[in-house]
Amino acid sequence: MDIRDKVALVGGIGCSGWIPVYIDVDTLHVLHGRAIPFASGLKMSDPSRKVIVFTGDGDCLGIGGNHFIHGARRNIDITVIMVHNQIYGMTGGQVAPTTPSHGKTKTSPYGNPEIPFDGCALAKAAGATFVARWTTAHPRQLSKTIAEAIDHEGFSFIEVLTQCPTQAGRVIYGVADPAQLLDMLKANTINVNAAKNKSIEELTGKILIGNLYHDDERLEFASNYYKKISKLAASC
Ligand SMILES: Cc1ncc(C[n+]2csc(CCOP(=O)(O)OP(=O)(O)O)c2C)c(N)n1
Repeated sequence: MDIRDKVALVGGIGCSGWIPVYIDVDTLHVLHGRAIPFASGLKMSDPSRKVIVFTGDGDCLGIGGNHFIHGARRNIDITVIMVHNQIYGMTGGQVAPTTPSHGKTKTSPYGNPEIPFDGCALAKAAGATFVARWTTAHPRQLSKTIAEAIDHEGFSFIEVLTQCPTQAGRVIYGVADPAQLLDMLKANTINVNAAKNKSIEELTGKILIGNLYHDDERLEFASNYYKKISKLAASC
């Protein structure tokens, strides 16, 4: 069987929503914030497919935030890869629900007065059964985790912290050099296993990366739904 019959990719709107368009498998490029409901419909209509969503932090946690929590709550077997650049990049650098507090953007010129969402904590609290965070400075670890997430039966969420030299780098950090931004991603993160032996002082200001949460026990939505339907049909 061709890989194209086993996989489908879904992208929302934003810079990262374009990722599926460059990959030669079945692809849906859908409305801003609506990648997860389209992916859920696709999964329900063909549960044999592995469905992978590419979404931005604004797409996933801003306009699409409600769909995100309900996808996680249902534990439907889709993999959501959220490319997190801390800003609305495609539209010119507006504040996002993930922009750091005090971060200056085009629409928060005096500093963001809000507290940002932690996408991984939100995913876990809502019911996701596989949660991980890496950065674009950790490509090998990220590839391995993506493969594990696709294999996982349930709602898997991977947050990928990424450089954005065009918008967030310039306006939030005053840095436009992609290599320097990658170095900052390395310096500002710590592996969850290494963090276990560190003091509070050593962990201050660090973002945890790695495979953060995994649960194989909870029922997956699509397979459970079809099991129930066939049981009911058999009893008619
Ligand atoms: C319904 C709707 N509202 C607003 C927009 C405008 N819009 C396009 S992309 C975008 C922000 C995308 O931000 P994010 O998801 O963080 O992706 P990035 O471009 O930063 O990768 C917005 C607000 C739209 N296309 N559709």
